[in-house]
Order: sequence, then structure tokens, then C-alpha cells
Amino acid sequence: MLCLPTYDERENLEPMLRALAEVLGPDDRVLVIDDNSPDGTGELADQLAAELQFVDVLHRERKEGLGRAYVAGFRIALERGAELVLEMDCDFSHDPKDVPRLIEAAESADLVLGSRYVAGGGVRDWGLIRRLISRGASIYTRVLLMPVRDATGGFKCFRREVLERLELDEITSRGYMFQIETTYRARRAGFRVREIPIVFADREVGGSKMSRGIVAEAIWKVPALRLAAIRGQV
Ligand SMILES: Nc1nc2c(ncn2[C@@H]2O[C@H](COP(=O)(O)OP(=O)(O)OP(=O)(O)O)[C@@H](O)[C@H]2O)c(=O)[nH]1
Ligand SMILES: [Mg+2]
Repeated sequence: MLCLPTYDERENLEPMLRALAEVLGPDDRVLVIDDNSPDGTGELADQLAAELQFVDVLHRERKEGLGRAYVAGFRIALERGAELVLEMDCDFSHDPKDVPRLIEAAESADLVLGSRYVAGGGVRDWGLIRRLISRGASIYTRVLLMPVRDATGGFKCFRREVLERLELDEITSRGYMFQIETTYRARRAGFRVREIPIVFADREVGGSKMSRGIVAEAIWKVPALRLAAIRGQV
């Protein structure tokens, strides 16, 4: 099951679902997780779900950060028996055509990361500041936590066993830290993590939800997570 969180993605949702229809297998499903988007993405998702039988929609009452939205989606995916659970942005930063490669890589890994910072990966259209923040985060997590080259990315494929093992209720992080923390906990639990190259493109329509708060959260929580691990709490 592919979890697709949306917040004000009215223009992107339909092209995204149609692009996914081209690459998914007959038994694959997409779960749109909408946090009551003011622009009506939720209603549009319902209309599209009525037409496209591989689409389900989870409506949440309010925006509580991307982390909570993912956790809610992961629980549904597990309940419905999904063997593989993917996460992906709905703004075309992640190329739907890369989905089959992620799924294929999960044959020899428990958690696959779409990675900008391995050979063959990269970033398109980003300005200097965004590049610096992203590179900085990658170096920061590598020094403090783990030998993963792109720990903040949100294009991932989990085997269900990984999500069953993670204490999803304990993961309260909202932004980039959610991605770092799920990967760190998976590694600590002994799961095989594999990075495959992706090229990340900046969104063409809709607004970014990146905020200072999300960056600040990662800055303080990365060392906090390391300390918790040293104390044996993770
Ligand atoms: N359900 C839900 N989806 C969210 C929330 N915040 C962001 N999203 C969605 O998560 C995906 C990633 O969010 P973006 O706004 O692209 O954030 P970003 O990728 O950090 O920022 P950009 O660099 O501007 O792309 C998109 O599909 C968003 O619509 C949220 O609080 N709830
Ligand atoms: Mg984005």
C-alpha cells in the first residue's frame, strides 16, 4: 500500500493518481491521507476514489504534522494486511516512475530509501539555501547517528515487519525528524536498510509546508535520539 499524504494538493492529486495508475500492479493500493485541506483536496480525493478502484481515502480532522498523518496511514496499511508500505509526497518531487524500483529493492532489504545523496541521485531546481539545509541535515545525521546518506527523504518502502516492530505511538516527530527516526529505529532493531538513487525535483504547483519549526525539531532531536539510544531507551 502506498501512503500519500496531502495538504492543499488540489492541483497535484489527480495527475499523481493517474501517474501511479500507470506504474502500480493490479493488487497495489494507494491511501490518500488528507488532513482536512482547506482547498478541498479531501473531497476531490473522494471523487477520484469513486472512479479509481485502487484508491482509498483517510480523512483526518486536522493537520498535526506529517508524522502523525503517516502513522495513521501505516496503521491502516498494517490492518489491511499490506506486505509493503510505501510513503511518497504528492507534489511530484518524488517521481512516480521510481516506485517500481523501490518495490523491487525491497526484495533484498527491509527498508528502502529513495536517496538523493548516493551515486546517480540528486536534486533538481533547488536554490542554494535549500541545498545547504538538506546537505547539512544529511551530514549532521551521518556524524551523530548513522551511516545513511539521505536520512531526511520521504520516499521510502517499508516491509510490514519493520512497521510492526517500530513503536509507532512513541514516534511523535512531525517533519524531517520523522523520517530520520523511523530509519534509525529500524537500523537499531537490526533491519536491513538500503538506499537507491532518486532525483528529487522541486514542486511546480502548490505551496511548500517546510517550516523553521521542522528544521529546529530535527536539530535538537537528532542528539536527543542518540542520547536515548546510549541510555538503552531506543
Ligand atoms: N496529511 C498531511 N499531509 C501533509 C502535511 N504536511 C505536508 N503534507 C504533504 O506531505 C507531502 C510533502 O509536503 P511538502 O509541502 O512537499 O513539504 P516538503 O516536501 O517538506 O517541502 P517542499 O520542499 O516545498 O516540497 C506533500 O504531499 C504534502 O501535501 C500534513 O500535515 N498532513
Ligand atoms: Mg515537497
